Amino acid sequence: MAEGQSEKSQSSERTVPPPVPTGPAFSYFALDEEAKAHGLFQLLDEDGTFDPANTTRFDKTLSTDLYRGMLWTRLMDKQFMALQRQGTIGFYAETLGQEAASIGSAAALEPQDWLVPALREHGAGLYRGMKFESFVAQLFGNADDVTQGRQMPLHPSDPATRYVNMSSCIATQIPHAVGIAMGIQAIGDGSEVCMGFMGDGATSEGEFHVSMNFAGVRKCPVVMVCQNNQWAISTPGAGQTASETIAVKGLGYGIESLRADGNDILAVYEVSRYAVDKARRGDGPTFIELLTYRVSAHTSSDDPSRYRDESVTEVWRNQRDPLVRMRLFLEKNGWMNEAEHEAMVAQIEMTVRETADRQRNVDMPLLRSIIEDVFETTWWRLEEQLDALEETLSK
Ligand SMILES: Cc1ncc(C[n+]2csc(CCOP(=O)(O)OP(=O)(O)O)c2C)c(N)n1
Ligand SMILES: [Mg+2]
Repeated sequence: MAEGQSEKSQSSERTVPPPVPTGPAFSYFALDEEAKAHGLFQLLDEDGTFDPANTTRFDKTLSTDLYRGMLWTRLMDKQFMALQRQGTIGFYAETLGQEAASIGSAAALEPQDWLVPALREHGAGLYRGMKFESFVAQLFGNADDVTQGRQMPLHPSDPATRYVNMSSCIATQIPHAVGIAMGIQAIGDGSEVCMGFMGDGATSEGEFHVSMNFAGVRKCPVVMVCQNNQWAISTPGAGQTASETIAVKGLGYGIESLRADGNDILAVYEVSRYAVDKARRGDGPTFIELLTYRVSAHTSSDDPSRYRDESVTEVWRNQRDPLVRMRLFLEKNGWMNEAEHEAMVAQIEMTVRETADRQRNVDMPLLRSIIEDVFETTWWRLEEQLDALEETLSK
């Protein structure tokens, strides 16, 4: 079996305990700490079959919203990746295959909560109300971009929905999330929670361990979500850690650690909701590992065929697609038919296309803003530098 094919191959020669069998209602949450961190919580199997004994949450509205969030992410990623290939956008990264992990976790947050993203949470930000026009402006780095073109594309931020601007340095997002949660503890009114994202690779960085320690000691209202997509660019899971699961790393810090099927959006939502509710009650942090797979390249700058067996990727693409699984669930419940699905696809594709067409024609930020956004008043030396810069660019 090639690397990355499954949970088993990720840990190579080591023995991984089998997934937790489904049982009486909410059985997973009643397990002891070790069993939760080694298990794999699932509500929806690959045929879209669902055991209602394990939850009471999923009605038509929530289920359809979750599906639309995933579909939006997938369809916009496709169009923006095409624009990147045409040279219109400088950089892009798809969430392909990980839509359930990204959307399902963030969907458990309330509007007053904070989201500290890693690389593949832009769809989650939009799900929570980030304005699409603003997101697309950031991709182009134009005058409508809140960061005025001073971040790489796909590094959006949105103060209104508390979507924190992403730091590109791997694992720095974790101390940011724990720091915000400590701030909530210090000066908040007790109603807010912070959710911070990371990849499997990030758990090998020092920042992860320092932050987990602070979160455990301070018992702050943070939910740390690790999308274990089994690759950190070209480093496979087995090359990343000797730990049997990523989730067990949380136990050493005294943090309850859950592990769920990251391609099952209902399971992802359920564990996230459990953790978010717990944090809001003041019952401390939770670490969540979501087992999934990076079906896409790492980013537009990467070619995975140079370092991994893409026949494995095809298994995840064709047999474990989180969107197919959820669509089957919606169809089985009579909540979405073929025509309704087509209409949803058409509406999203049109919105993405029209917004991209609009934003690509917006002017670039004023050059002067480089200085004026930093200094309250300018003086002759800065003006001289600006003149020199304008002259160089005009050539
Ligand atoms: C501190 C640091 N080291 C290296 C990099 C280059 N880099 C960008 S993404 C990445 C891999 C991240 O893997 P993972 O944490 O698993 O996240 P994924 O993209 O797979 O979700 C690396 C090494 C970086 N951005 N920051
Ligand atoms: Mg990864």
